[in-house]
Amino acid sequence: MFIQEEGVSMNKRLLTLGATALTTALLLSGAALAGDDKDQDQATSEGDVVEVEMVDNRFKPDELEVTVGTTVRWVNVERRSNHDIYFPEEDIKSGRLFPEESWERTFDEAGTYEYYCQPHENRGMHGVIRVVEESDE
Ligand SMILES: [Cu+2]
Repeated sequence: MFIQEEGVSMNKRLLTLGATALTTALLLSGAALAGDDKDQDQATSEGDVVEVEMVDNRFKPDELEVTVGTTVRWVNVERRSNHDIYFPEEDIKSGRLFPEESWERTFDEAGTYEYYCQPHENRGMHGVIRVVEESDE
């Protein structure tokens, strides 16, 4: 009887250890994926065109880092919804974009450019483009 109970608690401890190891593995793979995304974002150079999709009432990716001279193209890939792109600090706007329509802007100066979709501003449809100088590496 006593031995049996000890066996049960031992199994419980092994289960706990297993769960901890699994959680750690998931966290590590999540971090690796996030790192890959960042590398992709930075792999732009002058003259490149980088696409941002408008889908499910959000910008994807909603944060993007590009180098000076890069053109960003917003593409509406919704089935029905229309969106726009509005940069409040500069009062630059795309006008309404219906499904399959797109709009481009070339960034010639380094800086942080925050924007949002005017019809869905209150629903969190925001994005930011970080424009950085091209490194000499
Ligand atoms: Cu929108």
